[in-house]
Amino acid sequence: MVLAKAAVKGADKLFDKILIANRGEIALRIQRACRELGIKTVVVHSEADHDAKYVRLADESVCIGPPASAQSYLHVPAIIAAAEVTDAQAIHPGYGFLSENADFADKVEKSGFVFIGPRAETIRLMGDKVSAKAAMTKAGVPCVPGSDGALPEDAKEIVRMARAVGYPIIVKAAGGGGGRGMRVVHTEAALLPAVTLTRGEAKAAFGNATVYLEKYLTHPRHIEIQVLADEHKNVVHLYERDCSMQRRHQKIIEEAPATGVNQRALTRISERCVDACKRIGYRGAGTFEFLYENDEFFFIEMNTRVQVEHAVTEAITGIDIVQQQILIAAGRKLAFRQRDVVRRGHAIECRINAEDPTSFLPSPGRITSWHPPGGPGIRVDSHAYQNYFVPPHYDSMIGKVIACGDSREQAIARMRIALSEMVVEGIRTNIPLHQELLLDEKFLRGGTSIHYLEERMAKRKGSG
Ligand code: MV4
Repeated sequence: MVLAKAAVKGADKLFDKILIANRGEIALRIQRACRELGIKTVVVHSEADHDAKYVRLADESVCIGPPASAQSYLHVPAIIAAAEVTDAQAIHPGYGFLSENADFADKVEKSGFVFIGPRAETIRLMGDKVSAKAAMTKAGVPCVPGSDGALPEDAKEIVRMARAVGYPIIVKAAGGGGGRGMRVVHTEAALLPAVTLTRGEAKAAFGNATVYLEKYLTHPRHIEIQVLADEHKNVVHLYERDCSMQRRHQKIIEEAPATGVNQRALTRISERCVDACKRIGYRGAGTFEFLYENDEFFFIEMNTRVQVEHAVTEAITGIDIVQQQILIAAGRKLAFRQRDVVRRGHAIECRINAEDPTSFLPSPGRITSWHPPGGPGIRVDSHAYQNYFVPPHYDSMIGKVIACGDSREQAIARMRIALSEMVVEGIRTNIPLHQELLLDEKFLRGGTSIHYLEERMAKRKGSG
């Protein structure tokens, strides 16, 4: 039988065994954190991931279904059953898949396991972008000006609200996020058709036709704040990350700290985030996403999971975020305060994707040659190996290279060397794209907006 959460906490001991409900590099990352804490691991996997390295390295593994995510990594009853038969006490959801599914978190807890993440109601609050913004506004976190809630049915009222905000505006689905379900509107003539279209898409995609509007910021940067909160009202922030280098809402390079950001604004916004966590009783690791434009921060969303880019924050703070997630879930108090969180140097992460560097089309298949880089300040998080078959069923990310140094320049120089050493054959990767960006004048200057990469690609296409 499964230990009740109270028993684990009462004994003030960590878990004996954690089930990892994810795949790829993050499954390996979570496994390493468990091992360091002396916790046994169970990995659930699909038929496509049977030969994965982290499946062999785990203490136990359970095949939960066919390759399609819906029948494996998203199949809640199979995952719960795997936790039951293996006597796991807690479930780590990683990122993507079920990590921000409040019903899953609920089910995990109601089945007697610990969900390594926030309370289900917190996930639900943040999953609905209208309620997330309302909670943040109330907690003193500045949001993008807009409708302050769901749009009404009445057309005249919508037109009036948009006028008050001023064009351009953006219509967003409450159930969306991460770039899904949104539409930019430049003129009043385009407003109502855009609202109708976005409502329809939102209803179909998220089962929720609620939409809201915001002032559209034309050239913002994407800057996020990492937080850790325990169950005893202790909250710290681990500073910011700049994730502006992206294409179609897929980040490709992330770094910490952010270059050229107003330091006072940054300090103030980080304190607001910590305060908001206290007010809403946040638990675990979390990320506040902001748009940053003209020296101002505007909250857009909160992620209630560990993120792909957590490693750049680990590199500059020395804090193991995944380990902290586990300690917090076991009921431990944070062992450090804000003043103990010191950051040092600069870190940058390149996501290595199995895709064509120019067309961005996925490039699954067998890796015939794999030589990861090394050396001072280099970390490689990857589940890949020589002869590994990259399955076509999932995200194309096959690993991350993280470079850190005393300065941004040193981190970039080390990353260039690392990527020049790296050999991946048999599939195509985006390494050439990274190499190009690491020589790009505007990137080297720092502070490019969320549109920089797409604009650069468009120009290259036009001139080539
Ligand atoms: C915005 C915006 C401009 N103004 N909201 C896209 C993903 C989702 N997290 C929010 N997104 C945006 N919201 C206002 N009011 C521009 C984006 C946006 C974006 C944001 C972050 C990272 C990449 C992006 C790419 C395109 C648009």
